[in-house]
Amino acid sequence: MIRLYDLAGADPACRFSPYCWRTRLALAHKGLEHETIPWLFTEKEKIAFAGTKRVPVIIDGDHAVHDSREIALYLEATYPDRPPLFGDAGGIAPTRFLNSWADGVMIGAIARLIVSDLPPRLAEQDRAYFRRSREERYGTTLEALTANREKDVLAFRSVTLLPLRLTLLRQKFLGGEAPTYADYIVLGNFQWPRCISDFPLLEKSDPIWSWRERMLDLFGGLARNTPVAEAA
Ligand SMILES: N[C@@H](CCC(=O)N[C@@H](CS)C(=O)NCC(=O)O)C(=O)O
Repeated sequence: MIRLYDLAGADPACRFSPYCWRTRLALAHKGLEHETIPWLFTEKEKIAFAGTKRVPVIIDGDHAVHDSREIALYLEATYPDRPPLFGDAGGIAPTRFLNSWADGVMIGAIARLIVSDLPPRLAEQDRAYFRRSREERYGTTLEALTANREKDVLAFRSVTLLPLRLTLLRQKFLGGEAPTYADYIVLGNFQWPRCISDFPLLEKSDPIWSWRERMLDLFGGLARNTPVAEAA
């Protein structure tokens, strides 16, 4: 069975990493049995064997793979008889653009809305590390970063998410009629705030909300049935 190192919070059942969610959904799409191993930010030694300091890391037999995109490519190449993750042949290359947008634009915008809600959700031993490393990365305190979130969320909805909305107004999933890895990338990003913050990112009237509902229903409610902080 494939094993996945999965970032966990103070509640070990709270799994909030956007990148680990991409991998969990990719494994479910391929119908591959797997178990998750809860991992904390400060447990670097536990994944050192894979040559990385970040999760997701998977172990498949004697093979370790890290980085969510590399894992998706590995699963696609190793299990070609399972449902294709990237849709038709030729889907891999344009999904790189979506991956870059999701990592480079969407994650940063979400951080400005919710990152200050994270520390209380983290395991005690991770809190100081998380604050120090993120404040270094962003060049300001977590609280200053989200200070204007009531206003910033309006731009997030109307500008950042616009390409997503325009796409989902015309098709059911980013993959077309059925979800592909493109959908798992973006759902993974939405799982991050959903698991650790009650600050409302999406309006229920937004077509992105309806898409997210469809995504949460997949695989027997895999992404829905997880501890969340989002208000009902
Ligand atoms: N490009 C990597 C990013 C992975 C990543 O940043 N993971 C975070 C958790 S969401 C992590 O492990 N961070 C460790 C740290 O900040 O020390 C991927 O796609 O897998």
